[in-house]
Amino acid sequence: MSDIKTHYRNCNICEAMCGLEIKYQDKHILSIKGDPEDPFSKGYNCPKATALEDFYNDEDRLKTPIRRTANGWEDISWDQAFTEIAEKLKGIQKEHGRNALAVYLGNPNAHNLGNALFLKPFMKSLGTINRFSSASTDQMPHHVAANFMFGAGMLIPVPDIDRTDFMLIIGGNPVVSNGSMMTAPNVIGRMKAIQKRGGKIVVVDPRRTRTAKIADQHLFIRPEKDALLLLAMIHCVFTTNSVNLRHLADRVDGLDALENIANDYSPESVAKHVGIPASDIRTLTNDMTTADSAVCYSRMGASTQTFGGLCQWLTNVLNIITGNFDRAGGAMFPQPAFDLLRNHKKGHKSSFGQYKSRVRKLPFFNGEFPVATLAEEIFTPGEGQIKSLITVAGNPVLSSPSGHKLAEAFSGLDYMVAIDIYLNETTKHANIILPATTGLENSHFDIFFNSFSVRNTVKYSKPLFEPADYQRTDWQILKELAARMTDTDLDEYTPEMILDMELQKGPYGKQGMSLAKLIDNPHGIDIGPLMPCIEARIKTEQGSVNLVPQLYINDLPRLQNVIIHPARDKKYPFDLIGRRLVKSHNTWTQNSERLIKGKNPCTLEVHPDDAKVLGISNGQSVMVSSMVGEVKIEVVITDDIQRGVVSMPQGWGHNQQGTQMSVAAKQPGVSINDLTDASRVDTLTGNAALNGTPVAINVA
Ligand SMILES: Nc1nc2c(c(=O)[nH]1)N[C@H]1C(S)=C(S)[C@@H](COP(=O)(O)OP(=O)(O)OC[C@H]3O[C@@H](n4cnc5c(=O)[nH]c(N)nc54)[C@H](O)[C@@H]3O)O[C@H]1N2
Ligand SMILES: Nc1nc2c(c(=O)[nH]1)N[C@H]1C(S)=C(S)[C@@H](COP(=O)(O)OP(=O)(O)OC[C@H]3O[C@@H](n4cnc5c(=O)[nH]c(N)nc54)[C@H](O)[C@@H]3O)O[C@H]1N2
Ligand code: SF4
Ligand SMILES: [Mo]
Repeated sequence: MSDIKTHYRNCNICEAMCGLEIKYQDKHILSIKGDPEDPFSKGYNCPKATALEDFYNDEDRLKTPIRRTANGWEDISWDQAFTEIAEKLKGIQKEHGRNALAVYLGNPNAHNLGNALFLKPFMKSLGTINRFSSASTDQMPHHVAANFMFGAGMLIPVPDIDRTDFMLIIGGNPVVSNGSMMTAPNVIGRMKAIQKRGGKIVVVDPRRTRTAKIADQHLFIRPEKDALLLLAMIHCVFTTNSVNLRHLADRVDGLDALENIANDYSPESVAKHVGIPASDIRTLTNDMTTADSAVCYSRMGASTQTFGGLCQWLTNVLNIITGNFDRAGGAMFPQPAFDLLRNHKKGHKSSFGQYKSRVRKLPFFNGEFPVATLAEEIFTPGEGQIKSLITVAGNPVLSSPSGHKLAEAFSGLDYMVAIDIYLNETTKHANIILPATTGLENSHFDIFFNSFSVRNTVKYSKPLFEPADYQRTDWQILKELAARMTDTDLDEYTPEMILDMELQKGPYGKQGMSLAKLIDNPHGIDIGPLMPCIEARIKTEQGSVNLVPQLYINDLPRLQNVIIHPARDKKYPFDLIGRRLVKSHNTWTQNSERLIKGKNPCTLEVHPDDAKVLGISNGQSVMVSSMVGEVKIEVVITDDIQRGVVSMPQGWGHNQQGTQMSVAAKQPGVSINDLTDASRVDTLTGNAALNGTPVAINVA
């Protein structure tokens, strides 16, 4: 046995970028704890970090390629796998056109340095426009708003949680999720600090979440009515003469148009629909406009819903007109050391709506189509039909709306490849699975989450354990496939080479930022709090903020229609919403014994009054059905959920035949996405409307 050693790295499971201190001896991990010397997370970590050990040791994890045959899966060599894949995919593209091949990119791509850098050339080598990703079950409305208001889809303002005096959280549960589009390790600590300095936190959510319980005030809202609430708040900002653009007075276009729009949405006119009394909406607005600094942060609940586009636009608007934009304590732009917008020219035209999806005419944006349309693009015959698919670190069968329909679609494909670490609900449909190294075997640098971070910091992590010779990293797989698809030689670039170049060319390059410097500082380097930087960062042609982009004006009648004619099928009287759990991350961490042990967490929360009417009791199993599917699930009765709304976790349903996640199968749960309906989207952005799915509940 050799000496006990210590390794420092960032956890790459979620967006919080917690610094970890890992004690190990040879290939054995002795402990995983928060790194007290990490300048950003200062010793914080959540329970999921310790499971990095489990993923490293997981016997179910695939390490070499496997091929599906009539008699089950067989091992094949990397060379055999690449040769077969290139031949099959080229053949399909030759016969049916380049777009007959589709790609689905999942969430872990965003947490992986190599993928962040090599997916672009990989996509180019395939030459298809049919890219789909988890972004359209998540944050597409944020990108669309950023694109049209600030000139770049990646220029997303984040709440300056460490300096704000008032934080309004709409449809986010950062105490459990650890924050999203807001990288802020130890959110609880940061929220408590707001309160300690005399500030206030208000949560707007159909569920009394853990975040709501810590907040000073919680307002229950009817699902999918947030755009109305935001419009009414904006209305109040105008009627109380509280518009205050501060230093942005000459930089904001469209204030008059906004006032005209907001005119129609008095708190009294929306209160009934939103489920929040008009007086509360006025008080909420007053709290925000009178605080020394304030920020409205709206996330998944206000993004993965029918009006996600409007919600994210209006959130930015509210921050801007209350003088809380590009200012300490408000919504601010980070300035990351690896700047994804380094080469983004001002006035660069976006790809929004450049193409429309073939079947449902949903918009193409940020280089992709909404995943809600993937199944029909596979099922519907005709020119441009998708015949083959590559998934990269994604599990859309469990994560996308109407996931069970996607499973059916995948099983009918001519050919499918999965680059993944598990044989799971999605990858079991592949002809070949190419397994990548993961977690502790990889080097790490957060390109994306530094771009959404509440503080400018920078850190590089070396791999803890060198992978075995027979393993491949994701980026090596992507590069090899790209080379095979284009019959070109592999170039010598590694993620580290590109990272070093970007750091040196980036905003701190002149001060000596480089990969070598990061290697010398394994705990990470603090650059400092976010700084006002709109002049340098904004990418619109004129350098001003477009407060009222036309596409949002065009979308308002849809919102009005919902008010005037609330389309409600009486057969499905409840609104289903999702929830996240402290000890699971999306669909893939459930193969860790320590994360899934204990009581079944995959339960349906029902309000006591609803339970009484339904005649159901705690712990009883019920059938939940929607327009597209049905699941059987155990009930938990709680007044933490609003009447008429029910909640179940996302990411579960590991009960399918032919998968190989033996730990997850012990506590499988059911998939919420067997109920969510792919036909329900925010038609403006194409994002899936996962929240607010109409469902019925019947005794099982
Ligand atoms: N109803 C409902 N549905 C939701 C949500 C919701 O709130 N409600 N949330 C949505 C959101 S926000 C998201 S981001 C999506 C996530 O949707 P997906 O990204 O499709 O789902 P994940 O569970 O993240 O899938 C990760 C996949 O990558 C594999 N994997 C893990 N690590 C690695 C790695 O290092 N390399 C490779 N190659 N593969 C790896 C896993 O085995 C798994 O197959 O789900 C969405 N779906
Ligand atoms: N532990 C854990 N952490 C995670 C993940 C995980 O799976 N587990 N996933 C990661 C990922 S990929 C992401 S994107 C982030 C997401 O991070 P968050 O955005 O914080 O996601 P959720 O916890 O799903 O919070 C969404 C909230 O919206 C509420 N909601 C639902 N419908 C509505 C509505 O119509 N209006 C309003 N106002 N609220 C609504 C829900 O009750 C819920 O509290 O979390 C990340 N972190
Ligand atoms: S909060 Fe996220 S980044 Fe931090 S330890 Fe937990 S999973 Fe890892
Ligand atoms: Mo996500």
